[in-house]
Amino acid sequence: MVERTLAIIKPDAVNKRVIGDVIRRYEAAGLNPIAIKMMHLSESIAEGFYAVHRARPFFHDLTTFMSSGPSVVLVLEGENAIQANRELMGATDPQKAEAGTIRAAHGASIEANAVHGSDSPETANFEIGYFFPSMDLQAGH
Ligand code: IDP
Ligand code: MG
Repeated sequence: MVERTLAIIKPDAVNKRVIGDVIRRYEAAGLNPIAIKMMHLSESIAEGFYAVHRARPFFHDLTTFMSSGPSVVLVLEGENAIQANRELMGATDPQKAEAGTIRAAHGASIEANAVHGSDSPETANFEIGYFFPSMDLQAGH
């Protein structure tokens, strides 16, 4: 089934100059960008995005990190895009991520782990709508 997922190239990866490498990996895996923008998330935008994690001990550090510099926010479309992107990203902790994954290649720590990817159809729907109005999605190119 063709799906859409929300991806973020996080501030650590932008800072490492690997935007191009990450997007190359998406395209090579059949995950086509249908919307893309660079933005410096404010702390409150980061808090709203990660609201499901607000009770976690790392929440404040996470929203501080996510608002520490610009990110690249994308909608990816492809066959089983949500799961496919999770596999391409690798485990949350880069030290546990399989070789060949984006986090194994570019993640520095469990927090600064290079990329975000939606984890279910429900979260993908929320996350895509959080950043992009539907008129900005260039579907099926
Ligand atoms: P995911 O990004 O692999 O879906 P989540 O559990 O949804 O992982 O956590 C969201 C983000 O919060 C992670 O990508 C990472 O940046 C950060 N994070 C997760 N667990 C920890 C932790 O134990 N310490 C610090 N940051 C964490
Ligand atoms: Mg998650």
